[in-house]
Amino acid sequence: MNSNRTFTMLKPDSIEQGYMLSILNIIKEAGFKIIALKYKKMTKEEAEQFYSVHSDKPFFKDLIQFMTRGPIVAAALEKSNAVVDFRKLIGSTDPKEAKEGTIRKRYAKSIGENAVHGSDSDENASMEISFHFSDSEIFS
Ligand code: IDP
Ligand code: MG
Repeated sequence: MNSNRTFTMLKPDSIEQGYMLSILNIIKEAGFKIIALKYKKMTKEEAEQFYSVHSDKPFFKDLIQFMTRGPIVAAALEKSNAVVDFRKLIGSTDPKEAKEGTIRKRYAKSIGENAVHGSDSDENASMEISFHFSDSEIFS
């Protein structure tokens, strides 16, 4: 139903290094409309819930520590084919494998601290947008 929407977070490493506006500009220039935006620090509980699908992974503890060590920018984005096109724009999870011109190739330091999140399916995009935003915070 929401195939024109996706969800992103600029992760703490991006914010710490001053990349917030540069990355938001790349997202805008790629044709995504920002329909919701929030600058916040996630609690440990929020991060654990958001990444619960990874709770069994060996990197889970580090991931939660990383994602809660400083503020993030959360955004809901609108564009045709949003989920697939945004995953293309950010590139592979591991920046070493990310293609030239992708956000992770340009800004990510490692597979863990990889600059941005992007939803991996329409269903998850919808869940992730609802996780961070109420209906009254979305301006489509
Ligand atoms: P994705 O963000 O590209 O969808 P996922 O496999 O969903 O990648 O993993 C979620 C996040 O967990 C990654 O973006 C990264 O921050 C972290 N992560 C994934 N794999 C590893 C790993 O092998 N080592 C450390 N951190 C990882
Ligand atoms: Mg993922």
